[in-house]
Amino acid sequence: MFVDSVKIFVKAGDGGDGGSYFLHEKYVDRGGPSGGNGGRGGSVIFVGEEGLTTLLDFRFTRKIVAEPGQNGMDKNMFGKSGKNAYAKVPIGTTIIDADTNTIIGDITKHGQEVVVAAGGRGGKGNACFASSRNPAPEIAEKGVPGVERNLQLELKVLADVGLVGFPSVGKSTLISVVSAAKPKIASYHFTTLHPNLGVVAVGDGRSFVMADLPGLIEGASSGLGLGFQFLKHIERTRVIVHIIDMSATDGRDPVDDYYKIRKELENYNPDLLKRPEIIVANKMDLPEASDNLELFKEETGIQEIYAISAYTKSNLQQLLYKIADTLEETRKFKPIEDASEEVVEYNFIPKGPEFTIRRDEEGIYHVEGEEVKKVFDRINFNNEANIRMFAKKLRDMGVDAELRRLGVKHGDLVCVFDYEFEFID
Ligand SMILES: Nc1nc2c(ncn2[C@@H]2O[C@H](COP(=O)(O)OP(=O)(O)OP(=O)(O)O)[C@@H](O)[C@H]2O)c(=O)[nH]1
Ligand SMILES: [Mg+2]
Repeated sequence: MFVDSVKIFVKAGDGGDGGSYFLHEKYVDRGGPSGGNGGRGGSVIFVGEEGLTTLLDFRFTRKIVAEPGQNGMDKNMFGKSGKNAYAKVPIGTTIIDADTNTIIGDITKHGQEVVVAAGGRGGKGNACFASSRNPAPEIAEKGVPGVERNLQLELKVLADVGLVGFPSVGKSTLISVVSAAKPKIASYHFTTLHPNLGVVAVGDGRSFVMADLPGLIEGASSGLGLGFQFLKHIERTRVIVHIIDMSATDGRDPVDDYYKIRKELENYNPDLLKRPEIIVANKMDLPEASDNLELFKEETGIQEIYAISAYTKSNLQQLLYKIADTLEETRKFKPIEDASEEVVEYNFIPKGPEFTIRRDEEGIYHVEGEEVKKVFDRINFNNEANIRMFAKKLRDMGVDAELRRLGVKHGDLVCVFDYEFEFID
């Protein structure tokens, strides 16, 4: 099956908690705060990889998790950062946040990296909080949790090889016998209306993506038939497989067909003629095909032709080896860039307002928002000093002022996630 869309879950490493320790010196009680900072959590990073052509691997790895940072330790020792988790994705992959349906990034180049889930920052150890007023603080921050996301990966496949030729020459039949693609096959022209993609396993461990394209006719490059919009797809393939109906059904002339298609390719983009082309003589099972092939060789002077029958599946293996070999040679060359498609750099999801406050039916105020959550997640509510720090941070963010503006009174209940307290004026 050809996979071009998968859903996966990614989770970056949590930041390590800051340590809360004191130096133990002889005769000195609480010899000074010495808790080191927590380490940063590892991020989940996607990397563009030219060798990949499908998202198949993600069928088996639906979850990618990066390492957490270590907690800060005694004697001002910082926790180690977590390792990043790298995942290779094919060029042409679009990464979408499945929950918000926003695009996080596009992988367009080999080696390009996109951070899809950032590791959490480590918490500060208590050594950071020492001041002249409080030389022995117990407070230490918790690490920030790593980002978690459901992602939708979509691959706009850039096929390695494109099948071109007149209608009804057997392009769809060929892809249907060498890959799992199941395109419609019929004896009338323009049976194929959209490109069909198939992954072809050569049999020796190599594989490539083949595109079965709608048939071309004379004038396709100037908009006749279905050709024009699909010539663009040919532009993005590395190797052209040109299929000729050697049985000359419907009174075709194979030599004429060959040159006409070449002409259309040239008219559309002269660079297409520089693309490696593999010539396939199809329908060799039919009576006149052999004679026509000899004539074809004579008239064109071309000797290297792959004579097959897609219908009886003969001589296909040799053709597949040839395609795979040619692809290997052309790996170094990039497909022609499509100038009309700009490369867009996406930013991470825009920040919302720092917080929102709503009052429920029972008169309880709820403080919510991403920024508040970040502060909240870093607080250890197990000691008084930390809670005081939390209160101060909320005040600094303007939460107190906003509560007052909304009419909060002394003794009213305020809820910040699952932490509830009375407002004290
Ligand atoms: N005898 C014989 N018939 C074939 C062979 N390959 C394809 N055909 C027949 O040729 C007709 C057209 O085949 P398709 O595979 O649909 O041709 P196509 O090139 O995809 O055509 P369009 O999609 O219209 O461009 C069908 O009736 C096929 O069964 C072959 O090797 N031998
Ligand atoms: Mg077809």
